[in-house]
Amino acid sequence: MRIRSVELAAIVSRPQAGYPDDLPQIAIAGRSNVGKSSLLNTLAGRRQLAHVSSTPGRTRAIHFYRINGRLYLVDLPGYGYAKVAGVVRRGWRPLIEGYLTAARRLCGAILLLDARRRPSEDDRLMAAYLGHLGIPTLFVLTKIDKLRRFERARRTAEALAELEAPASQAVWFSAKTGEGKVWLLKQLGDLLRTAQVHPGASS
Ligand SMILES: Nc1nc2c(ncn2[C@@H]2O[C@H](COP(=O)(O)OP(=O)(O)OP(=O)(O)O)[C@@H](O)[C@H]2O)c(=O)[nH]1
Ligand SMILES: [Mg+2]
Repeated sequence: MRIRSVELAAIVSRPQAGYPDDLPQIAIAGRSNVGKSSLLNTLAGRRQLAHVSSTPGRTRAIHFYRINGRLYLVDLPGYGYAKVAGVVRRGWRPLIEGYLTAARRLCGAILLLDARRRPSEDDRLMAAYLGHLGIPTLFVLTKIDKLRRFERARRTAEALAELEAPASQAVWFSAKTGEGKVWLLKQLGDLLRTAQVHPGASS
């Protein structure tokens, strides 16, 4: 798949506030600051489409980006950043869960993990939750540019084992170098085709 056009179509900041459902969608999940917005910008080939910040907890609403007029990439608020005030921290859960359970046309998810770290409790919960909902999930180990070559395989194997994630659904990614972009775009295209062949499969 090649991204030719991107528009910010909707911003939803409260649970159950009317999600767009006119197109299939793929959610982008991960802890705060892991690089969700950066990934979106990299895929789209734009610098400042989605707001990237060094201040964690920046994306606090669900952002729906319409891609090629054919699908939405859905930038979910980041979870589990300890320094964000308690009320904001607890706010992510109903917002994310409300969306994931209500989204009739969700055909897949991208779960971002920091390649340098062990998965957090929240990462494990999110992976299990997506599995429980039966949402096909791609595991993206991002900021891979910060790891040395020889460290990559071992760290990745550990993280995927903890999440019980198949290596065939995982990729090394860097918003800085663009590594992993081609693979990820191909997988998104595949998810989209599956959704169009079986439109009711994800509801
Ligand atoms: N080196 C490197 N830095 C990255 C990469 N991806 C993101 N970053 C940096 O990580 C920080 C957070 O990136 P964001 O894309 O804003 O993260 P986010 O997941 O959208 O964060 P929230 O919206 O707060 O949940 C920024 O300083 C980015 O420049 C990457 O692949 N490599
Ligand atoms: Mg963000």
